[in-house]
Amino acid sequence: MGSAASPPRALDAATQEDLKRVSAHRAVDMVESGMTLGLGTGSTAAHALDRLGDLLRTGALRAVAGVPTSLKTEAHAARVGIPMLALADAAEIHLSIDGADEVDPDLNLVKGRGGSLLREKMIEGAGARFVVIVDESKLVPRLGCTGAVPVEVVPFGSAYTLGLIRKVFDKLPGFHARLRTVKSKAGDGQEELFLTDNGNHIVEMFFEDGIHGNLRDISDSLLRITGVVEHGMFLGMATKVIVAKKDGTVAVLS
Ligand code: ABF
Repeated sequence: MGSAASPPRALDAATQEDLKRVSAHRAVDMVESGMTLGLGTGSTAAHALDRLGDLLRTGALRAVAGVPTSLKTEAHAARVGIPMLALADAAEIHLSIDGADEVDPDLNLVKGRGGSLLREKMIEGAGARFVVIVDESKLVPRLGCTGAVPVEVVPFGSAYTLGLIRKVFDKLPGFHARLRTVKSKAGDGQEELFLTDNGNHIVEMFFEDGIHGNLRDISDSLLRITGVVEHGMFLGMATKVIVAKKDGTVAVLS
């Protein structure tokens, strides 16, 4: 047991996976037969997909359809037997269930470090209720504390758009930004620009100690920059946040 002065310990991977599962299952408890769901992306949302698949297979849930927030989720949902609909064909999305990278005390979120922020924002914004599933490591005092705030930009002139973003936000303390890269698929050790499911690039914005400015203002400024498609701050969108904690309790924040 650490003393009161010890820094918070990161959760070990196995514990964190268990907590993700607990939180995901709690959200799936809210699903009723006949619902159309927004199906999230990421390792926490994957537990919800597995659970939904199990409940559909045993007949505990019937006539549920999902609108997937990424190609990866679409493939996973197909594997576990969740019927799917395109966003344009869903008359109504009753409930969306998805993970998050960060949750602040007002339940604002950073999402999209997995690269699926645009489809997530479209689908989760279209739904009646959006339930966020996290383990306690995702709770932060301010957005931008633990990593990048991703911004999806059109690939045409994305380095130019990056320059515009830098110009607008350079005065914020500890700000820097870069285009997200990944190891090249050619396996030659080179880096290449990350491509979203929509064929766009991602600018990653970093803030040394999280965002101290007004989140709505930052959102508005970003969305005014030509070339920016959407950003990963989900402000006022979460209906509930289910937080699984390592002491075995689950908090439902709303
Ligand atoms: C998606 O998955 C996100 O928007 C977020 O980037 C990520 C969270 O992933 P995980 O559940 O694997 O931590 O929902």
